[in-house]
Amino acid sequence: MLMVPTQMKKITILGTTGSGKTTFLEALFGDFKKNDVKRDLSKEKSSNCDFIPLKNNAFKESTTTISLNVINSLLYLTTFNQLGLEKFENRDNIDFENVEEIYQVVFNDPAGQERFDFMQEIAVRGANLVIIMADGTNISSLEKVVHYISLVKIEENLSKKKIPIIIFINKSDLKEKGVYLGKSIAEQIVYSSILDEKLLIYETSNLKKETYTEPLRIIFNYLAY
Ligand SMILES: Nc1nc2c(ncn2[C@@H]2O[C@H](COP(=O)(O)OP(=O)(O)OP(=O)(O)O)[C@@H](O)[C@H]2O)c(=O)[nH]1
Ligand SMILES: [Mg+2]
Repeated sequence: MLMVPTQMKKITILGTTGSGKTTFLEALFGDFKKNDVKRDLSKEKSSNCDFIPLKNNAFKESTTTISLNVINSLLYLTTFNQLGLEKFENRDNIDFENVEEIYQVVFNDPAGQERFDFMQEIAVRGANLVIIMADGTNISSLEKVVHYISLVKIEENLSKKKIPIIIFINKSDLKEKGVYLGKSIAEQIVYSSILDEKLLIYETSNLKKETYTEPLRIIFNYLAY
Protein backbone atom coordinates (compact mmCIF):
# COMPACT_ATOMS: atom_id res chain seq x y z
CA MET A 1 0.00 0.00 0.00
CA LEU A 2 1.47 3.34 -1.03
CA MET A 3 0.62 6.15 1.30
CA VAL A 4 0.50 9.49 -0.45
CA PRO A 5 1.51 12.35 1.79
CA THR A 6 -1.06 15.08 1.85
CA GLN A 7 0.93 17.95 3.27
CA MET A 8 3.82 19.62 1.54
CA LYS A 9 6.21 21.59 3.73
CA LYS A 10 8.90 24.00 2.63
CA ILE A 11 12.15 24.24 4.56
CA THR A 12 14.57 26.99 3.58
CA ILE A 13 18.22 27.00 4.58
CA LEU A 14 19.77 30.44 5.01
CA GLY A 15 23.42 31.11 5.70
CA THR A 16 26.55 32.84 4.48
CA THR A 17 28.56 31.38 1.63
CA GLY A 18 30.73 28.49 2.73
CA SER A 19 28.74 27.86 5.91
CA GLY A 20 27.90 24.34 4.71
CA LYS A 21 24.29 24.54 3.49
CA THR A 22 24.78 22.39 0.40
CA THR A 23 27.11 20.00 2.22
CA PHE A 24 24.38 19.57 4.84
CA LEU A 25 21.95 18.39 2.17
CA GLU A 26 24.63 16.03 0.87
CA ALA A 27 25.07 14.68 4.40
CA LEU A 28 21.33 14.00 4.55
CA PHE A 29 20.70 12.73 1.02
CA GLY A 30 24.03 11.80 -0.53
CA ASP A 31 25.09 13.28 -3.84
CA PHE A 32 22.46 15.16 -5.83
CA LYS A 33 22.26 17.34 -8.93
CA LYS A 34 23.34 20.81 -7.87
CA ASN A 35 23.29 24.34 -9.23
CA ASP A 36 26.87 24.79 -8.09
CA VAL A 37 30.09 25.93 -9.70
CA LYS A 38 33.63 25.20 -8.62
CA ARG A 39 34.84 27.60 -5.94
CA ASP A 40 38.32 28.87 -6.62
CA LEU A 41 39.90 28.28 -3.23
CA SER A 42 43.12 30.10 -4.20
CA LYS A 43 41.27 33.36 -4.68
CA GLU A 44 39.05 33.05 -1.63
CA LYS A 45 39.03 36.32 0.29
CA SER A 46 39.52 36.29 4.03
CA SER A 47 37.40 39.40 4.44
CA ASN A 48 33.66 39.67 4.75
CA CYS A 49 31.68 36.45 4.70
CA ASP A 50 33.43 34.97 1.68
CA PHE A 51 35.76 33.20 4.04
CA ILE A 52 36.85 29.62 4.35
CA PRO A 53 39.68 28.57 6.66
CA LEU A 54 41.67 26.86 3.93
CA LYS A 55 44.06 25.00 6.18
CA ASN A 56 41.11 23.39 7.94
CA ASN A 57 39.06 22.66 4.88
CA ALA A 58 37.98 19.08 5.25
CA PHE A 59 37.30 18.76 1.53
CA LYS A 60 39.89 19.05 -1.23
CA GLU A 61 37.53 20.69 -3.67
CA SER A 62 34.79 23.12 -2.92
CA THR A 63 31.86 24.48 -4.83
CA THR A 64 29.53 27.42 -4.38
CA THR A 65 25.84 27.56 -5.23
CA ILE A 66 24.93 30.09 -7.91
CA SER A 67 21.17 29.87 -7.79
CA LEU A 68 19.07 27.47 -5.78
CA ASN A 69 19.26 23.80 -4.95
CA VAL A 70 15.93 22.13 -4.33
CA ILE A 71 15.43 18.64 -2.91
CA ASN A 72 12.02 17.08 -2.75
CA SER A 73 11.91 14.55 0.07
CA LEU A 74 9.77 12.55 2.45
CA LEU A 75 10.29 12.92 6.19
CA TYR A 76 8.47 10.36 8.28
CA LEU A 77 8.07 8.77 11.67
CA THR A 78 7.73 5.00 11.86
CA THR A 79 5.53 3.05 14.23
CA PHE A 80 8.81 2.15 16.01
CA ASN A 81 9.35 5.87 16.70
CA GLN A 82 12.25 6.08 14.24
CA LEU A 83 12.67 9.09 12.00
CA GLY A 84 13.24 8.47 8.30
CA LEU A 85 14.24 10.76 5.45
CA GLU A 86 14.29 9.80 1.79
CA LYS A 87 14.50 11.65 -1.52
CA PHE A 88 11.01 11.69 -3.02
CA GLU A 89 12.28 9.81 -6.06
CA ASN A 90 13.43 6.99 -3.76
CA ARG A 91 10.06 6.65 -2.02
CA ASP A 92 9.89 2.95 -2.95
CA ASN A 93 12.52 2.39 -0.24
CA ILE A 94 10.01 3.38 2.43
CA ASP A 95 8.08 0.69 4.25
CA PHE A 96 4.76 2.54 4.21
CA GLU A 97 3.09 -0.19 6.26
CA ASN A 98 5.06 1.01 9.27
CA VAL A 99 4.80 4.73 8.72
CA GLU A 100 2.98 6.61 11.43
CA GLU A 101 3.22 10.15 10.09
CA ILE A 102 4.76 11.52 6.91
CA TYR A 103 5.44 14.89 5.29
CA GLN A 104 6.58 15.83 1.85
CA VAL A 105 9.41 18.26 2.58
CA VAL A 106 10.98 20.48 -0.04
CA PHE A 107 14.40 21.72 1.02
CA ASN A 108 15.49 25.02 -0.53
CA ASP A 109 19.20 25.84 -0.50
CA PRO A 110 19.81 29.28 -2.02
CA ALA A 111 23.21 30.75 -2.87
CA GLY A 112 24.83 32.36 0.17
CA GLN A 113 27.15 34.82 -1.58
CA GLU A 114 26.22 38.42 -0.85
CA ARG A 115 25.70 39.22 -4.53
CA PHE A 116 22.89 36.64 -4.42
CA ASP A 117 21.18 38.04 -1.32
CA PHE A 118 17.96 38.41 -3.31
CA MET A 119 17.88 34.60 -3.72
CA GLN A 120 17.57 34.19 0.03
CA GLU A 121 14.74 36.70 0.19
CA ILE A 122 12.92 34.76 -2.51
CA ALA A 123 13.62 31.35 -0.97
CA VAL A 124 12.22 32.33 2.43
CA ARG A 125 8.81 33.14 0.92
CA GLY A 126 6.22 30.58 1.95
CA ALA A 127 8.65 28.63 4.13
CA ASN A 128 7.15 26.52 6.91
CA LEU A 129 10.47 26.38 8.75
CA VAL A 130 13.88 28.00 8.33
CA ILE A 131 17.27 26.53 9.14
CA ILE A 132 19.95 29.17 9.64
CA MET A 133 23.39 27.70 9.01
CA ALA A 134 26.42 29.60 10.30
CA ASP A 135 30.08 28.79 9.81
CA GLY A 136 31.11 28.26 13.43
CA THR A 137 34.70 29.21 12.61
CA ASN A 138 33.78 32.59 11.16
CA ILE A 139 32.65 35.46 13.38
CA SER A 140 31.06 37.42 10.52
CA SER A 141 29.03 34.35 9.56
CA LEU A 142 27.74 34.18 13.16
CA GLU A 143 26.94 37.89 13.08
CA LYS A 144 24.84 37.47 9.97
CA VAL A 145 22.46 35.11 11.79
CA VAL A 146 20.68 38.20 13.13
CA HIS A 147 20.08 39.41 9.56
CA TYR A 148 18.57 36.06 8.56
CA ILE A 149 16.29 36.12 11.59
CA SER A 150 15.04 39.52 10.43
CA LEU A 151 14.30 38.08 6.97
CA VAL A 152 12.16 35.42 8.64
CA LYS A 153 10.37 38.05 10.73
CA ILE A 154 9.49 39.99 7.55
CA GLU A 155 8.08 36.81 6.02
CA GLU A 156 6.13 36.07 9.22
CA ASN A 157 4.50 39.49 8.92
CA LEU A 158 3.66 38.92 5.26
CA SER A 159 2.34 35.39 5.70
CA LYS A 160 0.69 36.06 9.07
CA LYS A 161 2.03 32.81 10.44
CA LYS A 162 4.78 31.77 12.82
CA ILE A 163 7.86 30.35 11.10
CA PRO A 164 10.04 28.24 13.43
CA ILE A 165 13.77 28.87 13.19
CA ILE A 166 16.50 26.40 14.04
CA ILE A 167 20.10 27.60 14.06
CA PHE A 168 23.08 25.39 13.22
CA ILE A 169 26.53 26.53 14.28
CA ASN A 170 28.31 24.33 11.79
CA LYS A 171 31.80 22.84 11.47
CA SER A 172 31.94 21.71 15.11
CA ASP A 173 34.41 19.03 13.98
CA LEU A 174 36.99 21.85 13.97
CA LYS A 175 36.74 22.22 17.76
CA GLU A 176 39.85 20.12 18.25
CA LYS A 177 41.77 22.48 15.98
CA GLY A 178 40.79 25.41 18.19
CA VAL A 179 39.13 27.42 15.42
CA TYR A 180 35.51 26.69 16.31
CA LEU A 181 33.80 29.54 18.15
CA GLY A 182 30.84 27.50 19.32
CA LYS A 183 27.33 27.92 20.61
CA SER A 184 28.05 30.19 23.59
CA ILE A 185 29.71 32.84 21.41
CA ALA A 186 26.87 32.51 18.91
CA GLU A 187 24.39 33.06 21.73
CA GLN A 188 26.22 36.16 22.93
CA ILE A 189 26.06 37.63 19.44
CA VAL A 190 22.49 36.68 18.67
CA TYR A 191 20.98 37.57 22.04
CA SER A 192 22.60 41.01 22.00
CA SER A 193 20.12 41.82 19.20
CA ILE A 194 17.28 39.38 19.73
CA LEU A 195 16.00 40.17 23.19
CA ASP A 196 12.49 38.78 23.23
CA GLU A 197 12.86 35.23 21.97
CA LYS A 198 14.51 31.97 22.98
CA LEU A 199 16.22 30.48 19.96
CA LEU A 200 17.10 26.89 19.17
CA ILE A 201 20.82 26.73 18.57
CA TYR A 202 22.76 23.52 17.81
CA GLU A 203 26.42 22.76 17.24
CA THR A 204 26.55 20.68 14.08
CA SER A 205 29.03 19.15 11.66
CA ASN A 206 28.57 17.72 8.21
CA LEU A 207 31.30 15.23 9.08
CA LYS A 208 29.31 14.03 12.12
CA LYS A 209 25.82 13.26 10.88
CA GLU A 210 24.68 12.28 14.37
CA THR A 211 24.76 15.99 15.27
CA TYR A 212 21.58 16.31 13.16
CA THR A 213 19.61 13.56 14.92
CA GLU A 214 18.05 15.76 17.60
CA PRO A 215 17.48 18.82 15.37
CA LEU A 216 15.68 16.64 12.77
CA ARG A 217 13.31 15.39 15.47
CA ILE A 218 12.56 18.95 16.48
CA ILE A 219 12.02 19.90 12.83
CA PHE A 220 9.61 16.98 12.42
CA ASN A 221 7.66 18.06 15.51
CA TYR A 222 7.41 21.63 14.23
CA LEU A 223 6.07 20.46 10.88
CA ALA A 224 3.16 18.81 12.63
CA TYR A 225 1.83 22.25 13.59
N1 LIG B 1 35.24 21.09 8.55
C1 LIG B 1 34.05 21.23 7.97
N2 LIG B 1 33.96 21.77 6.76
C2 LIG B 1 32.75 21.90 6.21
C3 LIG B 1 31.55 21.45 6.85
N3 LIG B 1 30.51 21.71 6.05
C4 LIG B 1 31.00 22.29 4.95
N4 LIG B 1 32.36 22.42 5.03
C5 LIG B 1 33.29 23.05 4.08
O1 LIG B 1 32.74 24.27 3.66
C6 LIG B 1 32.76 24.33 2.24
C7 LIG B 1 31.53 25.06 1.79
O2 LIG B 1 30.42 24.27 2.00
P1 LIG B 1 29.09 24.42 1.14
O3 LIG B 1 28.14 23.39 1.63
O4 LIG B 1 29.41 24.48 -0.29
O5 LIG B 1 28.63 25.88 1.63
P2 LIG B 1 27.32 26.66 1.19
O6 LIG B 1 26.75 27.19 2.46
O7 LIG B 1 26.44 25.81 0.36
O8 LIG B 1 27.95 27.87 0.36
P3 LIG B 1 27.30 28.68 -0.88
O9 LIG B 1 26.75 27.70 -1.81
O10 LIG B 1 28.44 29.47 -1.42
O11 LIG B 1 26.25 29.57 -0.26
C8 LIG B 1 32.80 22.88 1.79
O12 LIG B 1 33.49 22.69 0.61
C9 LIG B 1 33.55 22.23 2.88
O13 LIG B 1 34.91 22.34 2.59
C10 LIG B 1 31.69 20.87 8.16
O14 LIG B 1 30.74 20.46 8.83
N5 LIG B 1 32.96 20.78 8.65
MG1 LIG C 1 25.73 25.97 -1.54
